[in-house]
Amino acid sequence: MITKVENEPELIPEIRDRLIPRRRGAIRIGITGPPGVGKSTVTSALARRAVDEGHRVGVLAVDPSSPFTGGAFLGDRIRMQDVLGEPRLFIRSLASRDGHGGLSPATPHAADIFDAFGMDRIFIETVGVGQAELDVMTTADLIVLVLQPGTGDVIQTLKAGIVEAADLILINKSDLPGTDILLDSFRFLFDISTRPKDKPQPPVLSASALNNKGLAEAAAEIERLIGDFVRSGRHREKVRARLEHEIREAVVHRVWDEFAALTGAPEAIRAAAEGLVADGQSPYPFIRRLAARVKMERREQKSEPDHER
Ligand SMILES: Nc1nc2c(ncn2[C@@H]2O[C@H](COP(=O)(O)OP(=O)(O)O)[C@@H](O)[C@H]2O)c(=O)[nH]1
Ligand SMILES: [Mg+2]
Repeated sequence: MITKVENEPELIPEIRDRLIPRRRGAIRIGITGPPGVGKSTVTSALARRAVDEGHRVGVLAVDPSSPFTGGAFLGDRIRMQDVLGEPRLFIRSLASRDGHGGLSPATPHAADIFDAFGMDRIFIETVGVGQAELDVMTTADLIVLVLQPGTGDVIQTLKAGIVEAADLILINKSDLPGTDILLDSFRFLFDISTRPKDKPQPPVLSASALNNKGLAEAAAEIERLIGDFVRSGRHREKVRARLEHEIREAVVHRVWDEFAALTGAPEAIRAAAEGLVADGQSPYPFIRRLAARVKMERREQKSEPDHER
């Protein structure tokens, strides 16, 4: 079904009609952070723990490098192999949208498919750079930001704003030097900075996923955050926001398709832009002409009530 959603988007409305009523409110946990910090290792460990605690778990892995043939795609699979063969766990890789780690448009649908098929914990691993951050913020319920000591990533990450969106910061590779310095930096940073009242500073934990250290604490913290998230009504709010987003996107697409059929856009738009480049004029006269045409067309439709569209 995920493959259908990826390759035959025209089937999405029908799939959505059947799936949405079957969803049971699975929690989506975004695992994000720079490449190589151990997101796949952490995800695999957290997924296995969740299975052990009786959850049914889905993992969506989005890796930008070489989405279709080997490379990181296979790498993620291999690192997750220790959890494969477990019937309460399903792992699926998704090609990234733009080759830079943005979530595939199929990601939210895939998460809903997992939900409808009875999974209650969904991990979404994505590279925390560029478009992927923005995508993961809308698609995930909670965001775990994974970092590692000894790289300059923190500054990059702070600049990119993902720290503000994080619900939990996990310093992985605590077996490497520099972990304490990084933990102290975050504590200092959070001491001197303020956040909106409804979003407290995220807890900062350390772990060594490779050595299975600190993950019980991380998993427990995630479950605590999930509890708060559901009780406070923020989960409901997220679900509503996602539906609102879906409706808006679908409407924009439909209206655009109708508009394009009516006006000959996008070819007409390209031709107009071409002309504007040549004569250096503002695009608004053209925009107004287009709008006037749509208005006229509507009026004609109204005066012919039998006109079927
Ligand atoms: N030293 C150390 N290496 C780790 C740890 N966790 C993961 N790694 C290694 O870091 C590399 C990248 O891990 P991966 O999970 O693929 O990172 P991702 O790119 O963020 O998904 C791999 O070689 C892992 O074995 C850890 O806790 N300590
Ligand atoms: Mg990975």
